[in-house]
Amino acid sequence: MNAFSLGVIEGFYGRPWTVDQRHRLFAQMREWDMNTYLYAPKEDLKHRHHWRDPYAGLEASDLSALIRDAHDQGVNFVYALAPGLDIVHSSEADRVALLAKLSSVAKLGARHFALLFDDIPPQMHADDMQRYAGLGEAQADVTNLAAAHLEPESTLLFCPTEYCARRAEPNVAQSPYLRALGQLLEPSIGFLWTGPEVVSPEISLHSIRELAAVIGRKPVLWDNLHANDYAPRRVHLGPYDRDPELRAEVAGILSNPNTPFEVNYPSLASLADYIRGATDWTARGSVTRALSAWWPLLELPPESDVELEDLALLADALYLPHIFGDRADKLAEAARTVLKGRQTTSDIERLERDHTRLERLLRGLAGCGNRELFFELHPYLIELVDELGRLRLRAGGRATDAFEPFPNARPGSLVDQLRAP
Ligand code: GDL
Repeated sequence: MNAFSLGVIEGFYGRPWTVDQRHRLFAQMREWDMNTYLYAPKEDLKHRHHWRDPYAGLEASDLSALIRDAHDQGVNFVYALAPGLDIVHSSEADRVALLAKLSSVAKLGARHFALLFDDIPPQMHADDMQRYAGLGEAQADVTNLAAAHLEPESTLLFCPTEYCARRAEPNVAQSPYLRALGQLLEPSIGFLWTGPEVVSPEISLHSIRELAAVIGRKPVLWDNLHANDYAPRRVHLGPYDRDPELRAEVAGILSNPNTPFEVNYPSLASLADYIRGATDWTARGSVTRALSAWWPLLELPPESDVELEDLALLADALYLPHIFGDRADKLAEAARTVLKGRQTTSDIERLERDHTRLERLLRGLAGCGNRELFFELHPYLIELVDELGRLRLRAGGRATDAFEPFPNARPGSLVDQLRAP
């Protein structure tokens, strides 16, 4: 793909999105000027565990309709196959199976493909050891084979096994694996990369330049910033927050977001905003714009008294994996004073006000047009509401054993912060 690839990866563990959600996503992507959707749900068996099996029946017709719809919306549907769990790269049978599978999906209309080798055992099959110097050589061989097999207008992306600096052995600059791929992979093949970490709080320009020098091309960022499959007791409503200069260092940015589909509007709208690249862009400004754009789509009941600020508070509470938003930081600070018995009037007022906001939001969302969104947010929202209720009682000197927090708080959530003395 020559143009900058911007869009979404459905590449997480957990329940894949529904066909209807994907159709809605493509329409939304058109509005956001996003051009790439990468289909890679780990729990589509025919994508990964049973990668050799062709799609048939309803699965095939759904896939075909999705590919057509994406195309109509100006979105490249990239079909990803993840053969790495058990492929023997040197086996003629597996090479034939790989090409046959790609052809079968091409028959359904796909023109853009990816081969993914993430999250697989790093050891090679004994037969492969006879033929290849290492895993990089083996993967480059089958990936180049796939590239040569595809139609001339097709494109191919590749996800390595060392897909972030943390996984590079011994490191990015010296990894024989990455070096082999840089040398052997056809130059037209795109290279996916998640940054220094699987979920990278920051991605420095230097780290990307270092990688690009090894792999001989700019990577396409597979960004797990908003993913929550590794911590399903969290969900991320914060902004796409990266150095604006990163845009020029990569060949694309694809977000692999929260597994629950409906909560992803703010993160994806904010990614689109980041790419538009206004000179006064800030992450916080972009999430504020995203929430305002989301607001009318929530179809809150007309009689509801919910305010946009209530939603902003929730977004700050759920924000990003490594940070909370400002409102949540202030709330956690007020909670700490209560837990230490040193609360001031303004701490109590903050607790009361924010508790009221979240209760109001909970009631409003219960009546919103999108039931799925309500159920996706409900566990997080109810837990915050309950915890703030307990803190208010405590602040008023009314805590009893009956109001002790229930023990299974969401690890790393704002509720944990509210409990930390
Ligand atoms: C991963 C997986 C991805 C998962 C993500 C976050 C890549 C390349 N692969 O390692 O499927 O959603 O972590 O848990 O990121």
